[in-house]
Order: sequence, then C-alpha cells, then structure tokens
Amino acid sequence: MGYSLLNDRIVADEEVVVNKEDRGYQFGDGIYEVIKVYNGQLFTADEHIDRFYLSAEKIRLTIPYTKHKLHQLLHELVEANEINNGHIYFQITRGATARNHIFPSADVAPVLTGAAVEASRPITNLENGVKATFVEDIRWLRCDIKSLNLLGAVLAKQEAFEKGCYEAILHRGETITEGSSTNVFGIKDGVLYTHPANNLILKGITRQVILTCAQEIDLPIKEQAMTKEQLLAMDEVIVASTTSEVTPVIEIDGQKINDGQVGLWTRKLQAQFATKIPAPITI
Ligand code: DCS
Repeated sequence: MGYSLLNDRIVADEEVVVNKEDRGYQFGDGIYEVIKVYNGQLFTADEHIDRFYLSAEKIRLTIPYTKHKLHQLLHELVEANEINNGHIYFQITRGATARNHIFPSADVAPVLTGAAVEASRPITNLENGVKATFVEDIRWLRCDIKSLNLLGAVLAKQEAFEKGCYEAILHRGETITEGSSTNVFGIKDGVLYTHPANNLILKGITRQVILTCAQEIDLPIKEQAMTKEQLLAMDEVIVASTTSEVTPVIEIDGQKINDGQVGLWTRKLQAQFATKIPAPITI
C-alpha cells in the first residue's frame, strides 16, 4: 500500500482526492518541487525546501507550516513508502473555493499534497548521452517560479519525444534559455557556460551543485547565455536536473556534439557529482 502527503499528515493514497474547485486544478495556481532520494536519504532537501518557500512568496501564497515541519513530513513520506532510490513530488495550491480569479479569503487553506516513487538512476543516459532538439521558448516571463503551469514545458517535451529526443532545448529567438525540465550547460575551451539565473530560467538545484562541482575540479564558470549557434559549436553539452543529474547531450537536431562522444569534462563533472550522493547507511 502506498502513502501520500496530505497537508500535515501522511495518509493512504486513496485518501487523496482532487476537489474540482481546487485552484491548482482550475488555474494551475500553485507551485511544486521534486527531490531525489538516494539510499533512503533526501538529496539537497534544504535547498529544494528553500526554493519551495521562495516560489510561494513570489506568487503571494503563505505556506502554513515551518520549513522544519515540512522537512519532517517529507522524511516521513519517504519512510512510509520505504523508498530506497527514487524521488518525491510535492505541491501546494491556493486551496479550493468557488472559481474566481481573485485570491480566496484568508479562511481558505492552501492544499499540500505529495507522493514518493521508487525510480532508478538514468544510468544508460548518463553513460551514453542523449539527443536533443531546439524548440522555441513560448513560456511566460517568470520561469524562476516553479509553477504548476507547465503547458509550455509539456508541449516542448512532447515535440522532443515525437522527434525521438530526450529533451527540448528552449530558445527565445537565438538565445538558449534552458531545457523543458532541465538546465542547459555548454563547455568550450575549458570554460563552463550556462544561462544566468534570472526570470527566464528556473534556478536549478542541480545547476547549483554542478557549479560547485566545476569549482572543485577547476573548471572556470561563465553564467552567460549562449546562442543556438554557439551551443552547437560547444565541445560538450549537458542537460541537468534532479532526476536527469548530469546528462550529456551528444546530438542536437541531427548535429553531433564532440563527434557524438561524451566529453572528458562531462565525465569529470559526473564523477564529482557522484561524490556528493549520500552513501547507504550501514549500521
Ligand atoms: N528547469 C526547469 C524548467 C525544470 O522544470 C527543472 C526541474 C530544472 C530546470 C532543474 O531543476 P532542479 O535541478 O532543481 O531539478 N524539473 C523537475 C521536474 O519537473 N521533474 O524533475 C525535476
């Protein structure tokens, strides 16, 4: 039997039902997070929880729990489902009330839900690399908010999927922003490039871990946007996220990156990233 998070309780999955008046359901009026579980432990949980509260603040939603309480609940969710390796998903909406664009009154409580799934690491992709395709970035101008509104991302990812690609690399005009559910990195002449963390991208937690890894392996960083042409000319390209980790891109729209081989810097970043993964707890 599976267990879910419902507000401040861990309940049987069946207890969580959607209210048709929930603003998350009707407007996408809410925010979410995905946290990776390695060996039963939440990875970079504080960073994800901080971003959850920051996204909430940006949409003027007050989370009715302390960060500490939420952390505890997420831990209980992992334990209840006996997750070894996988991830948790959780979201909060502005609550359920008669449909009206205007915010509900203060007595309408936000709705927090969460689930945990067992999932293995994307080993094949990490080893061999993936194909990507360019898709115009038609999303709104607050991509820094981890909003439940994912239509722009869904349409882009579906287009990539139908072209046999793992990821859609988004661009506004000629400028690369990020992937549909990942951050994009390029490495050229021993320098790591990625879009600056502004309103046009989500400031990925994995992105932050990779920037730390880069410093640790003496790979200089430039938080500078790349054009499509520049990305195609990179020595190495990476897409990164909580679930994708450090995924090499070896081909974009049929054009090979590094002759279709995973590059050395990517391998070094992957190895450095691996040192940060929580080890199994041995008693
Ligand atoms: N950019 C976008 C648009 C994302 O949706 C994500 C994460 C990222 C970047 C990378 O952020 P993290 O490194 O913090 O994961 N997308 C989540 C998702 O929807 N599934 O897995 C992660």
